[in-house]
Amino acid sequence: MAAAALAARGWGTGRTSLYGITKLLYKHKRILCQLPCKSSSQRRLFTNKNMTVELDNNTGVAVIKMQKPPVNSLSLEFLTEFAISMEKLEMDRECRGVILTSSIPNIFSAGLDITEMYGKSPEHMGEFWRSVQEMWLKLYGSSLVTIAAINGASPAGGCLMAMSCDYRIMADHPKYQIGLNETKLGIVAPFWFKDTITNTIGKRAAEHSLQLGLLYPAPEALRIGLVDRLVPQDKIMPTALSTMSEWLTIPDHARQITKAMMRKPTLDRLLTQRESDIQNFVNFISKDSIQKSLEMYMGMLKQTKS
Ligand code: CO8
Repeated sequence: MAAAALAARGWGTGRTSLYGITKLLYKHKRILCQLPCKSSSQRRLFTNKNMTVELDNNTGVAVIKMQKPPVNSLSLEFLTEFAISMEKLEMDRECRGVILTSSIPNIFSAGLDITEMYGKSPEHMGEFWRSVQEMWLKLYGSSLVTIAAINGASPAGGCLMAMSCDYRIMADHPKYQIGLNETKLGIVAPFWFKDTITNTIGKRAAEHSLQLGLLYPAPEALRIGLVDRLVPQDKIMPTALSTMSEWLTIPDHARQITKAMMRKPTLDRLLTQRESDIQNFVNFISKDSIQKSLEMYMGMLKQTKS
């Protein structure tokens, strides 16, 4: 009941500017600092269990570093923390942009935590899926400039997070891959994953990519437009910061209205079908055949390791 408990405390609920265009355009920024928070005149650090959030008051740029070993898998707890962090930044007068990256070497995010979808009760799976939706609604619908600094592998839900940002910079490393590989697990990316990739790389490439569950090495991801720029690993953060500075030269209101115009129809599709999407997920993932596929996939991950 993590999400419900947080909602009861006023976190993660409808005060943000993220979903409605009106709210998006006329956001009321307030500083929320309800988690342990160190402050200095220039930088504020919000420390959470699964990520750190550092906001530079001078530049208005926050950096979210995911740090959930071993692979930044997106668990219910992680997703709840992420949604709270995004909401806090969205409401913060000082914040204009967010860079999303990882502090785990070679991993951006391994996507949804498979253990949250295997052998759990329908109630738990429903709550988990709501938190996945919430993460996407907050990130895809953010009025802030959002840049993904992809410094490692980024399959499935990790790719969704990156695609939900405004711009993607990926480390040019032979081992890093990105893509929506759901079909390889015997599961199906839901319509809003499909919409997000279609909006990013176009319909034909998205169809090809989704059917085959393709994971792209960095140069191929750049070629199809799944990422916007490749840089050497050690240039990821400097490039993300300089790209952010360029984006922040655009007046916020004009950029935000444009972003809302582009993204609102996609966000609205999920908002109007949120409950049925949760029900579909629970029905699908609870099937014996799907549970079996997940079990086999988890076994394969362990075998690959040994
Ligand atoms: N969830 C939970 N645990 C994971 C995950 C995950 N997604 N990925 C890896 N792990 C675990 C491994 O089992 C392993 O556990 P243990 O240490 O207990 O053996 C540990 O993390 C480390 O994993 P690796 O040894 O594989 O680490 P590597 O550094 O060698 O590789 C990778 C990292 C490349 C990220 C690799 O782990 C990998 O490919 N992971 C699987 C990624 C994946 O396929 N994710 C898909 C998740 S599904 C999703 O995001 C969208 C679902 C949409 C829902 C649709 C429903 C209808």
